[in-house]
Amino acid sequence: MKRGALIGCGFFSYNHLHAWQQLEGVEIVALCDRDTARLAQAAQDFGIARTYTDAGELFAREQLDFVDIATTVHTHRALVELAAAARVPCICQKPFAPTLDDALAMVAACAAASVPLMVHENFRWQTPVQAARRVLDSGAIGTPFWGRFSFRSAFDVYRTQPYLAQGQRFIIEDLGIHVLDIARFLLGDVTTLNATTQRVNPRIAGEDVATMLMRHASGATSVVDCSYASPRAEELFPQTLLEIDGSDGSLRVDAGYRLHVYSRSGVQSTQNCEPPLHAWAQRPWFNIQDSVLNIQAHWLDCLATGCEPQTSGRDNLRTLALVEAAYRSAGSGQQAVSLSCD
Ligand code: NAD
Ligand code: 89Y
Repeated sequence: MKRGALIGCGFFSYNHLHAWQQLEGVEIVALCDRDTARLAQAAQDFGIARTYTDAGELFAREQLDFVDIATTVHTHRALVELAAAARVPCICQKPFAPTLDDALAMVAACAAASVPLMVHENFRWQTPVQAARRVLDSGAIGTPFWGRFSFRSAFDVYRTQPYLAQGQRFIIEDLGIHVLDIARFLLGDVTTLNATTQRVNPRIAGEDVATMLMRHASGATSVVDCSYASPRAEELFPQTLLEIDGSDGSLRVDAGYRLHVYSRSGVQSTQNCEPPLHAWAQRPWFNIQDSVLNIQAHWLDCLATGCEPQTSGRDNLRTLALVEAAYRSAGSGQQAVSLSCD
């Protein structure tokens, strides 16, 4: 039985805690939050007796196989460095870091301590994204040359995550980061990126619309477009729609979790990729919630086998570099930013 602790008992942590409860061979033995009311509520809701308001004390007193950090971005570096100092394998929520320097420091600290570090970058673990990956791997559409990864919504994310309305950076750092990671997962690393950003909602501080054009090392071109200012007849939150064209066919993940694969002669197959609605999950979040379960299961596999997690800290530096490049390009009047794939 793996013994874990969770730091940060806020809005999203309930998904982590439910998923840990559902998974075999793991137990969350301790919780930590600076906010005593949130800490007590989560301890009661999940029946976890050992609680801490100070992460240093948690590491000093508990024997842990891993720690799951579910706090917001500005707290990550200090907490990951504490975990590394205590030699405790570590999961850190996205966005991994507010700067690439912080991200590099966390990766270096965990490498020096020889502890695994995984960024909780869960969107690539969503059922339709995994299904699209399998189609590409099967060769059914040949070599991909073009993609579009699109997330357009008017869902009120500010109600449960009020901090999203307050930062100078919003949609690329919070949501675009996931969609950029999906683009990397499906089409590979990126060599150049151009971006534009817009702020449509006057009540928030950051950008709520972003459009990014990328060239991949494979030669493919893709567009990542994200908006929280786009009402439509059917609200699709939190679905990412996918379009990939290849030398021998194309695939589409449309609204409602439908995956279509086309060949030159027409529709080849349609799959229902709707994720399971776990007992603890709710619509419309269930797609994200299922991907939390999947990434946490992947972490347990990695702990058992010693394999590097797919979205290790090291890997996530590349997704974070796309976020930085997008802000740089948008801030410089849409100039192309080159990225190193070394
Ligand atoms: P939140 O503000 O509701 O909760 C964060 C909690 O962390 C708070 O209770 C706070 O008191 C606690 N905390 C902060 N610093 C701490 C410290 N040093 N020690 C102990 N406790 C500390 O935030 P949230 O909405 O739950 O979001 C948390 C993270 O999850 C964010 O980075 C967000 O981007 C991410 N998130 C990810 C997904 C996803 O699909 N991967 C979805 C939503 C949110
Ligand atoms: O914080 C975001 C995330 O990671 O997924 C959706 C979200 O909750 C709001 O954009």
